Amino acid sequence: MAKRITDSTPKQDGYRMPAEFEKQSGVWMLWPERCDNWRNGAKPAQEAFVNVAKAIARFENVTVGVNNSQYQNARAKLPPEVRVVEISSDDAWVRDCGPTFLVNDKGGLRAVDWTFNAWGGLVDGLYFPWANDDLVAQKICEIEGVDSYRTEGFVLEGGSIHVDGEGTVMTTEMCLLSKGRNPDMSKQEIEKMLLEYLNCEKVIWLKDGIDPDETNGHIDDVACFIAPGEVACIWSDDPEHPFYAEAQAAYKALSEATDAKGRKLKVHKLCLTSKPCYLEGAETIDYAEGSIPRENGEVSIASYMNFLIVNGAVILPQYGDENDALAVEQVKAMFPDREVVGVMTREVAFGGGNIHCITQQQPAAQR
Ligand code: KQY
Repeated sequence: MAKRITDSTPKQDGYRMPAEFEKQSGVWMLWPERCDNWRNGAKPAQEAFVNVAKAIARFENVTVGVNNSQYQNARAKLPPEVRVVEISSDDAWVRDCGPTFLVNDKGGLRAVDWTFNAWGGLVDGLYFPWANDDLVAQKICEIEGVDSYRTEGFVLEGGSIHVDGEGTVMTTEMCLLSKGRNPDMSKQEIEKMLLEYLNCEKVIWLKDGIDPDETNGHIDDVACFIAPGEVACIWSDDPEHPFYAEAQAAYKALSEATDAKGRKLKVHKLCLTSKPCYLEGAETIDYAEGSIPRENGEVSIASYMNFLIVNGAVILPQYGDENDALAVEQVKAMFPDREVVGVMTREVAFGGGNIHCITQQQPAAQR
């Protein structure tokens, strides 16, 4: 049985969260099926998830967790090289409810199992209940035989943090200081939890994300580390763009920031879509009490920043927007040694996230 560690922290035990650009052993996903979140009975979303899984599987192992009711369908739709295992979940956002894997320098692998409350619990969470999601990290750790640190009562989602693997974590105040997560903790207490459980020395706080109503501003739509001392950040010079103010503010803050090693960050600009992605077909999404209703014409968050770095490649969202090709070029320039694979994921944006949100990388344990 994989152990649940509650009497020490990763920092005390010499474990750290590695950067996404470090070597990985595989990627986890969950299978979408919620008809009150996904359009058309989740069938278009399932197709998009299959395409993301196939793109990643060209480079590394992929495992998809699926509810019992959809096991046969997921197994039939996913290619044989993708492992399919039965894991109950409430939706399909493994970045947020899955484990945050940790490594040490002796080849050890552990994880943090944060408390998950559907992005804000009963204050402003997106659905109720979320008990299956909150068990996903433990189940993945059990399957992999990985001991985990459970932060009982401390709420955090994987999409709200990015690390450089060298002591720096980046996040947003909008999310981590939101009322629905850890309202009784001060900013300093929250910062201490991040430093202990990710084994970091410095937190770079950005003020706002771009999706206040969905995740309360996850960092993974705004910025990420692409190499030690280097970050990518969303950018627009069009004052009419809905995310102009947030992009400008994030770019300025990162340009002025230093990391845990005292390096001034090199900031790479990544474009936004030329036009917002407006939800269509909302009438095919079921109504359900406890879930946030969706309406045609509302802005779906479509950020190119929500890419996933894997061994030898970057899996990049494409939206059918005129800036799709520019985003590919910009990401290629950031990662000259990796292939950039675009996948059409407008359907995932309609559900509230994108490739980074629906994946969770498992690092390679290395000496
Ligand atoms: O990490 C994310 N972007 C998840 C958003 C959840 C949306 C649920 N409708």
